[in-house]
Amino acid sequence: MKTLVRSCCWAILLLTSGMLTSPVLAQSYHPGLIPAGTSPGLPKVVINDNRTPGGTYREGVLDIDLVIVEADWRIETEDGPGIRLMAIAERGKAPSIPAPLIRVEEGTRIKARVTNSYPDSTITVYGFISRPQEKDSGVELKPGESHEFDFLVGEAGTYFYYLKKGLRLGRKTGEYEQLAGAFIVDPPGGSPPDRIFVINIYNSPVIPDEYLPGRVVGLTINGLSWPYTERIEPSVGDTLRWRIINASKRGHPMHLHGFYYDVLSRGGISKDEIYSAENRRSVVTELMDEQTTISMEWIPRREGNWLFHCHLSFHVSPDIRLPTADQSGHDHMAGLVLGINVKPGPSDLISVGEPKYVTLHANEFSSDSLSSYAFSIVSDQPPGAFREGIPGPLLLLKKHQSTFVTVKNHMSIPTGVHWHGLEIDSWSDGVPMWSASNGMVSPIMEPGAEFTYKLSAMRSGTFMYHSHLNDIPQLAGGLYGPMIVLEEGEVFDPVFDHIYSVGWKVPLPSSIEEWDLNGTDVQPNMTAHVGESHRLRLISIGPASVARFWATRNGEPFPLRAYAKDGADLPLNQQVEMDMSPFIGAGETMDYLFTPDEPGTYVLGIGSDPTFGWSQTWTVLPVGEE
Ligand SMILES: [Cu+2]
Repeated sequence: MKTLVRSCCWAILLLTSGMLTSPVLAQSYHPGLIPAGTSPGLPKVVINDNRTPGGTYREGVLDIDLVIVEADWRIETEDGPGIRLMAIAERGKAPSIPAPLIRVEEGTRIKARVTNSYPDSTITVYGFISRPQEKDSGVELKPGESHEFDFLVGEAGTYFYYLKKGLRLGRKTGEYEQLAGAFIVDPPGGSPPDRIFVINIYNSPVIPDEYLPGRVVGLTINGLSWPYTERIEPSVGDTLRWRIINASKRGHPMHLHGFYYDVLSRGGISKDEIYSAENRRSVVTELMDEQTTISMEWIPRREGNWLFHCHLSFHVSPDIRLPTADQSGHDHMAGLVLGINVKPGPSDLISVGEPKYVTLHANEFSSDSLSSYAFSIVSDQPPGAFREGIPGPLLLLKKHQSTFVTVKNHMSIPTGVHWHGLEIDSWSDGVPMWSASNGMVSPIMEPGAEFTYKLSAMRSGTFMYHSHLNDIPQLAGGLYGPMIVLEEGEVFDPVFDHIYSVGWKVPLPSSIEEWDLNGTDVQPNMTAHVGESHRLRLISIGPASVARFWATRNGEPFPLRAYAKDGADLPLNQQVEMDMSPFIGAGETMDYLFTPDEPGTYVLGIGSDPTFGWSQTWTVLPVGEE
């Protein structure tokens, strides 16, 4: 599990090195870059929206013939910069990214021919197997070699296939995350209407220093980078079924704005677990590990503009755009973002009773730490007090009560605030100049400006608010805070209810000291009594933080009970006890219950694992003892 953290840091380092260097000269471009406005005369990559299956189907057999060709991939527009790379084509057709869709019903036989057209490299082919299987060990093809795969597809599910340049056990070259396509097996008679979105990444292989300024990175959903990705245009009340395929070798916490989605399955290249109805959980963010798939279902219940995006700031930062991209008038994001424009229709929001009014100040300050922004309720604090204001103040909302939050920007930078996990009007969702409905839009709040958001609270649970502009410095700088929605009549009691907000103090932390838990380096010691139930609410909101809970009693593992995820209670059969919780990624929350059953010294761990995290000591006393 440690590899998740490590590979995530690795990805961050690779994906941000371009930001840390000076503007590039033409002669220093990486050879993989095709500068804007130029053409190397290679076949153009066709953007594959995964609506049309490849191959030829006849009487229960799908024939498909795949080759690899050198190609020209434009991840923005035809006249923007491109990437020179290898891509998969059906023989006689243009290459595509994602690679050609393979989609058949159960019982189909696949006859696939794959040819290694690299002149000088072996490739390994994965995914041409009968499912399920524990593991796909791949088939190696020497330069010029072809292989005929002939197999029955096996069980219905969401899978993928990919080609890797190099030997089966060879070093990662960086050149294979784009050589991947969806492999969908439908039940007999087909599936209900759905869409397939494949995440492909191109990351230039390790390159000599002189090329570093021209780093070439493409992060795409169905072959395109935001804001050039497809717009989805549903109506209120439509049922949307999406299959998300993370063909990349990185994890992505995939976050939906404004609505919950049900996770229907989680799988990978060789097997898929399809959840029964009572096992489906509702989330606003699901952490997809590298090379995994999910299928999801959701219903847009309000008009306006929404996003489905990776919550790793580095995968949606405008800094990841290719060199020579036209920066004029460009968006505040790039990469793994999908836009959803829900057509006008009736809203599901409920507002009961008198609204509540809150003013939130966004402050800038200097301190010896590198964090320099914080939200506060009080505007005039002594210098230095703001550091204690990270995370920002807890906002307590009541279910079905509207809360108007006026944010005043006292900083020297523009910002915008997203009310993460809330089912809310689009114009209040807080993505600057994108969230819009009812004739209003979430603005960019310039220095000195203010804006009033209307928060709706449709379910009780654990949420967060955070900057949605220039995320990397603003999240690392401290512009986030916890938010809890209470049921009617419920009271927040800090004796039994505990928030753990995990963030980062610097844009690229290298040690746990540069992560942040509740804005303090020393976790307070706690006292509890036998039989009490304490609710532990974990919020992960660093630019790329991953975190989890674990606990011990007198040095031995002690179970915690899973309770909620992203503000939605878990299905009953997932409310189970465990010694160590699963990881949550940036933009996820989860609640666990800690119920000590005998006196002793307990330790609660928060972080990645006992070597990379924080420990909090809990002294548990017999009932009645102080
Ligand atoms: Cu990502």
